[in-house]
Amino acid sequence: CLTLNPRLPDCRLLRPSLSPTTPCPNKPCFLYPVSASPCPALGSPRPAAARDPHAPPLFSRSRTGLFFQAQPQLKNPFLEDPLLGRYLRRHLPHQQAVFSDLQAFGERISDEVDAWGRECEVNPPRLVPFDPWGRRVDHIVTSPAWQRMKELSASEGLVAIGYERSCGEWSRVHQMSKLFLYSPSSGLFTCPLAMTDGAAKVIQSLGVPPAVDSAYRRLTSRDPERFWTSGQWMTERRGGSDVAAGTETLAEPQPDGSYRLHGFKWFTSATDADMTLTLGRVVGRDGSIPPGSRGLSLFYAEVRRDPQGRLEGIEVQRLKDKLGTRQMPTAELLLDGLPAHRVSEGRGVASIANMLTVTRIHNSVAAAAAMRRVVQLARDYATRRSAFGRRLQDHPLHLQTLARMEVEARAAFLLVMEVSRLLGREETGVASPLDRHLLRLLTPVLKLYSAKQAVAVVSEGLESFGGQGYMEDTGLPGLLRDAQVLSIWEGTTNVLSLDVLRCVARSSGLVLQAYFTQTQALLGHASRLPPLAPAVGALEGALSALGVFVEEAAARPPSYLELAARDLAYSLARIYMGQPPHVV
Ligand code: UCC
Repeated sequence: CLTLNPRLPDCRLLRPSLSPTTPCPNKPCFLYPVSASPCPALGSPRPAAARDPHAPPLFSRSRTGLFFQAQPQLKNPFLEDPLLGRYLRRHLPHQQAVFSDLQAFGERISDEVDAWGRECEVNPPRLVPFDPWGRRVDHIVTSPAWQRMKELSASEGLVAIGYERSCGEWSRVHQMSKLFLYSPSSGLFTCPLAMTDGAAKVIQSLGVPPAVDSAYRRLTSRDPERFWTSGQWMTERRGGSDVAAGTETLAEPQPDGSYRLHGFKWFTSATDADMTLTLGRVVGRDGSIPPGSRGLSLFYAEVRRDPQGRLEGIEVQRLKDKLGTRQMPTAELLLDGLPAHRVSEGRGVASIANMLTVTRIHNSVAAAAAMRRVVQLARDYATRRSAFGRRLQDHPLHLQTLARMEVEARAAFLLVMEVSRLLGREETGVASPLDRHLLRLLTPVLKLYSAKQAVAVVSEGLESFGGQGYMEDTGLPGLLRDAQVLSIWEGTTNVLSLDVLRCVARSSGLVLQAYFTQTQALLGHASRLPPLAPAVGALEGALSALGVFVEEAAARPPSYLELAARDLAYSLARIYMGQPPHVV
């Protein structure tokens, strides 16, 4: 009867002796709900009296009723995402190799990696500060699944692809597509990968000094035995946004040309890394300490143990107790004479900026991927769950909600791919000045907007599972907790909005000029397709309002633009994504 009409009672409820898998033999009985006329096949449904006295009770210690909801299934995330396939088919020159790689990786994710990610969540890292006899050991104990993630990252080339460049200018698109599939199943291993990628980029762009040459090869290796991850220790107790004012770490020069670092790092993510890049101030011979942003130098340090097993120059004060990202160790570190090499003399912020660009793109990949994952699961669930006599997929309002989430997920994905494309062009020397300006402007725009949308879309997504979306053991709440960090680390929404203003000012407006040129060109292409006419019209209107705003703002005091920075950044994001903004 359930198969005929799930709203009506199943004859099996009245005949517990029937096995739950046996189809109900009383075909006509779906016409006769319990409270209505008697079912001709069963007679009068008198609940207690009519039951076989020898049958086991329906609800008892071993029987909790017959209905169990089918759970949402994670299928191959590459095959389940036609937009990703279409985007790659349209743009990528080496399609076959990339398609095979992504399809095989997608299979691995649904077959085994997703379960490892879950294991990382339920078996979070812990700190063992002392051995049983009281000696400091500072061991961060991670789960076997977390360690498998590191091997997988190496062998799948999740960092290496960006540096091997076998797809030329499209290599970053290939790499980010792979990370896009991996991210929601990675148990947050994408965080150390982001910093590893960023560190490799910084080392490469600064010219690979001999002391860090072998580190660069390890960061970009496909060999799990050689592969290293990197940290990025930037945040101290005074805060992580105003890095110049916040950095108290001092670097004492050593006779051999190296340094010893002394300071306290307040948030260090993925602290089980093999090396790190960090900032500090070099103490002069006269004891002077260079102030400000320009007084910061960039350092490379390895996380090593001495023969007694103690961390060299580091004490792990404690692991952070976080809202989400619990899979990943985040620690407070005392740097107590940590051996280090200087990578840049002064100009520490400018030197680490390349790392920020890369980690912000990774952050946006994680945001777009979280949206895609929750939409995929919600869509699948809508085919399995029934309410009010229909599957969820047959309720127009539910479908509309899914469609709205889908639009946000697609918009974020396309902007992530656009910025990855620009990064790839810059790295392979084919970027035009317009590409470079767009990359500088769109990186903070993408990061700040996609992070906010991820929280909204994932939250909406959980609702589509009803109460189950709120249950820890479904694994769904973790998606929301992990999304919440995306707008916080690697620059908050406001800090990045101000970064947008900063790059506009530093380029004397050239980044905005590039933006208008590019969006007008894109709208020109779109206007050739008649069905897009209303959208093109709305976007042209928004673009021209944005132009008027920028001209007016230029004539006002800086505080005017500062107050508008967030709205400006949101408008830049939405117009580029093809969604007319709410505010211009
Ligand atoms: O959050 C953290 C945890 C790490 C977890 C990583 C995982 C992420 C991926 C996960 C995926 C699942 S660590 C710390 C987070 N903190 C930040 O991200 C910093 C946020 N604050 C900012 O971004 C600020 O805007 C600052 C620190 C950059 C502002 O500092 P200053 O000193 O005021 O900066 P200036 O004076 O504006 O810029 C100094 C130089 C300039 O170059 P020069 O000297 O040549 O003119 C700038 O052009 O740095 C350059 N610069 C940049 N260049 C500054 N920002 C940028 C930029 N975004 N791109 C290029």
